[in-house]
Amino acid sequence: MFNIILFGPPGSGKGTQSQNLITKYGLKHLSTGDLLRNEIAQQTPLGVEAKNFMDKGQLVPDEVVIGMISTALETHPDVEGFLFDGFPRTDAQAEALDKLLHLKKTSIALMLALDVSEDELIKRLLSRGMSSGRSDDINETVIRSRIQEYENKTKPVADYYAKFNKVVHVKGEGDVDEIFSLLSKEIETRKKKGSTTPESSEV
Ligand code: B4P
Repeated sequence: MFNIILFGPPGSGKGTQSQNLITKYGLKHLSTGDLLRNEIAQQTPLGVEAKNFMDKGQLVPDEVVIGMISTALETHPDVEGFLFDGFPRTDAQAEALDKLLHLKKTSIALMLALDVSEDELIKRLLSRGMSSGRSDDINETVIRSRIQEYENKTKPVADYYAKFNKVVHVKGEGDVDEIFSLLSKEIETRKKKGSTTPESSEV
């Protein structure tokens, strides 16, 4: 298996780039944001709980998202690899993911981190909010809280994977296709190096 984490702040292009990457590399897309929005749309108890956090720009509790990912991994036993989009977002999520993948005798091969300036993030998210009506994209205060959550809780996750030499930063501003080419190049370089062998990121 070849498993990738697409990493970056809210609005950095994770969802956008994921669509092309899963098609090109035959990966199963697991977006915790999409899974949570699906729960909200179906008005499940999990969705009702998650919405309270998401509407304030806060992260949903670890146990909720880890449970969702654990179920999703079990549901897709025979895939060529997973593309994790928006997960892990905390150190606890990263450790849980490593353990879950270890049980499947696989691991994360690569974390691709999209770098985008704060001004650009806010511009993109407000613009998406105008067309999608997504409740967490409409209000600038909520968007700033999401970016703050990213700085405080999510950014350190990259340090965790950097210890295992698995992080590559890619400029996430500019033409969507050009960014996709940069990401593809990094994936192919890593594939050539043969990082598909089982290994753990556990410290
Ligand atoms: P997500 O669904 O992950 O939302 P996101 O980070 O805002 O979006 P993404 O990064 O995918 O959007 P994209 O840049 O593609 O999370 C939403 C919420 O769910 C979180 O705030 C949190 O509350 C909760 N949550 C999710 N996962 C969680 C977890 N693991 N733990 C706890 N809580 C969790 O797109 C943004 C816009 O930019 C789009 O309009 C796009 O068209 C545009 N864009 C993209 N690339 C561009 C480019 N190159 N140039 C110009 N515009 C571009």
